[in-house]
Amino acid sequence: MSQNVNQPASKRLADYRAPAFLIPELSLSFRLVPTATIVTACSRVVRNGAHNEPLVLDGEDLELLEASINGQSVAVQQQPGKLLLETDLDEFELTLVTRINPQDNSTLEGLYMSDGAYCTQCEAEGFRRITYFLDRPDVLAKYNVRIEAPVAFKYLLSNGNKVDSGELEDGWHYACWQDPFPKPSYLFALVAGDMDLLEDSFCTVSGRNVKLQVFVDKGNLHKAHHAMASLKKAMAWDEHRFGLEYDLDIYMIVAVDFFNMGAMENKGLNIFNTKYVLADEQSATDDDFHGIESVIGHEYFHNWTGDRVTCRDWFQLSLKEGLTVFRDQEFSSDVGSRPVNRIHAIKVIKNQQFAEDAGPMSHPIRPEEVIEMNNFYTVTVYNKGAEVIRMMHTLLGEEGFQAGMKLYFARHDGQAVTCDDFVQAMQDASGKDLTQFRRWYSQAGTPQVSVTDSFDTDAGIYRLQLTQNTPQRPGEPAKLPLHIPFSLELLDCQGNTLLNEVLDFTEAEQAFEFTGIHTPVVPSLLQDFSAPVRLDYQFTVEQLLVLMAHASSEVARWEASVTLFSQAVWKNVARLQQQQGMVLDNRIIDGFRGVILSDGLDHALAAEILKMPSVSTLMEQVSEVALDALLCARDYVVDSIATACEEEVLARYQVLHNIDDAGSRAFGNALLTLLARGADGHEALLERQFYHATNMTEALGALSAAVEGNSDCRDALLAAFEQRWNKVPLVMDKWFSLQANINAPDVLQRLQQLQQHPAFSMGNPNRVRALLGTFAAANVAQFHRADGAGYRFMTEIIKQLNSSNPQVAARIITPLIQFGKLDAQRQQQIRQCLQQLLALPDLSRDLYEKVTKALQA
Ligand code: B3K
Ligand code: ZN
Repeated sequence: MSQNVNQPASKRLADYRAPAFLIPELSLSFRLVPTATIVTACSRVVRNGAHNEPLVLDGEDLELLEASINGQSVAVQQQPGKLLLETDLDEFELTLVTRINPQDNSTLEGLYMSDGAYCTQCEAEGFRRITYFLDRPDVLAKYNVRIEAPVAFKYLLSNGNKVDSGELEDGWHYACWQDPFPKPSYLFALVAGDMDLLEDSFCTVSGRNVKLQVFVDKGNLHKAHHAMASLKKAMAWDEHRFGLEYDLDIYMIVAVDFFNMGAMENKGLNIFNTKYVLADEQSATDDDFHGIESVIGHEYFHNWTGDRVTCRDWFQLSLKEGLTVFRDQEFSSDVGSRPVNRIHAIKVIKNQQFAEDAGPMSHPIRPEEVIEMNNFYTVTVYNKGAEVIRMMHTLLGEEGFQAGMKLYFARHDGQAVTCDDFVQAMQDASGKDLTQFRRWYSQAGTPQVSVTDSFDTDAGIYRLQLTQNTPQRPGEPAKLPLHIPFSLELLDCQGNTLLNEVLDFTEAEQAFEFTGIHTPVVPSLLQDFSAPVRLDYQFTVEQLLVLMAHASSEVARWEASVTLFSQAVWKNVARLQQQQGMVLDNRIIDGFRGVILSDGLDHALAAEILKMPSVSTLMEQVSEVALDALLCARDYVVDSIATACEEEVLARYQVLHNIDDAGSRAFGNALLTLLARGADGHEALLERQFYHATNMTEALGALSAAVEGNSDCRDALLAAFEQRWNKVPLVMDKWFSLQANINAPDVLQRLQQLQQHPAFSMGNPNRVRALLGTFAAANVAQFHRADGAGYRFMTEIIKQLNSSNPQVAARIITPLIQFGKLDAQRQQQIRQCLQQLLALPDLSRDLYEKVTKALQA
């Protein structure tokens, strides 16, 4: 393979060594100037054990002005990314003065400026862009921070409690912060700016009063209330469900518009993407409200699972992320609809995590080798990690699991620990042997579980034969059987429950017998997705219809609808390949008609079913995909259902669309989309809902139905939407995303024009994700155009982002590296694009890691 970058080195879990020095205390002082901020860092450094190694600190893009030990200036050696100091002392005070340039920091890592305010992002390895330090999570220090800035930067914030503030000369002022909890450098935060402030308070279970503050861009105070309410809900929930109380006197959230991810759990000072803070009914959808509640919860829950107990090294990232995602999912499920939240979580695994695991970036939830850590904030580490925690919860039960959590905190509060330490606490507290279960942490890949069954009428025995196999990839060790909690319901053909239980499936092949069964059985397998595996069982249409109508688990009803729909699509793909016309079984149409008409079904659940599996969901079900046939067959099945049920859809929509709750709005929007896709198109209804909408959920529902139906009114509605919202960036993101999804050959020209739109900016990750990320990830038909133009378009975008913001570049490249199941021609076109990226003279480590892995595949 040709290559013209120095091959960036990878780090391996197996090479972990305890730090040679510790830094128990750090005083940081900042003099904030946009292009020349001065950072003075005074560390108390202590040799860790008997050795005479030099002190080696991490640092990137820093200009070192002074270095001294115990007040004496000292010689240092600078190497790429490192600073070396030779000393015989076992304990000393190290002072380093550096200059940095926040204004020109477009990577949005370290200290940077967002819309005129200073802010930081240090996880995973951004602190080394602020000062030279032992920038690794197992070095825990107590921080004292002093910030100086012109008074125009009204709020000067950092972690912990404010201990001093005052005026300085020449229109400057200062503030000093002290964080009593030792923390790793990735949890450090600083914010300086003039913002609007929403204040409230929370009285903890032991009666302490905590001041709560949400800072937002000026003029947005009215959009901060939902975030504040969500925070209070999360604080109460964590006390109630996990017995965990907040530990500082103040909790601050700052919303910034320029942010690489969703949010960051810095101790006492969370920094958030505005997307996960700002909302009111006019400008945010029900899904946005839900997303805010969940991310606010997630970051808050990190205070214990992440901040109080943190990771020993970055390979252990799932220790905090898998566990905290599990906790935020439980929070959402306890305060909202459990089945609907579970469906959302399952979709992330099946659509995204399975794809990651089948692609070149496949890794275990505890990775073993990493080039760029930012590449491992993945659906595998986060979401599969949460599934692994969920399986432990299933195996131990709520009581056993909570006992495990208690022991985990009793043993490890204030420490930096490993995933093994967590599992050990679960095992010791519950007495459940988790030896085999631990393989979930080390084995990559999606296990395939195949099920066959038989029924012995005379003996009254139903038998299930289960096999499991995790695909082995080149260079990987042989995969061993996993401990899979396999949740099962058996129903009779009328839909009555015969039994409900969780099987311990631990062998490569295992048989289970159920006695006293005197009627043919409909099995509901892997209920609620009790393990993150692919399930293979030949369901009949009749069985699926029984499950869709009667499974005790609502999630299982939805799953049955997905299987029913998918079977219909794949059958038509096969027919197309054999030059036969497409067909749709009336029983399938009736199954969906039942959902449209159903009285008993929760509206939010009905909406989930009627959204029908996306092309990405379908692509994840097969190992090779005939994309053109798939797109055609999926359209045929959706349109056939829409057309055949048009009358019922219309009738239900008319009744529903006035009911004022989120579930009904979701149901109404799903029905409207079917109407837009049906034979008539129902332009007048789309326009009516759009122009008469009283909230963003309805307006966007109509607009997105018009986009999906390629309706005549589409462009007029888009123009009206732009007219109204062009000054509100987060709403314009919705407008950008919708257009990125238009399935028409001229969408590439449209994207080019939209990049020139005044509301668009390549420097803002939200805009880039909304327009360009959505195109690559969601507009399957146009991104994968047969002529390769979609791939070439994205390659040019990635080239631009490579130098300005490598993290975002490496995120939006995902659809371009997951090409293994496409046809040879498309694979060839993508490989050419990746070769071009590899040839870039300044290719970032982030892209280097992904592109080389993809090309090796
Ligand atoms: N811990 C942060 C993510 C940091 C990502 C660094 N590239 C947000 C979260 O998971 O809560
Ligand atoms: Zn997290």
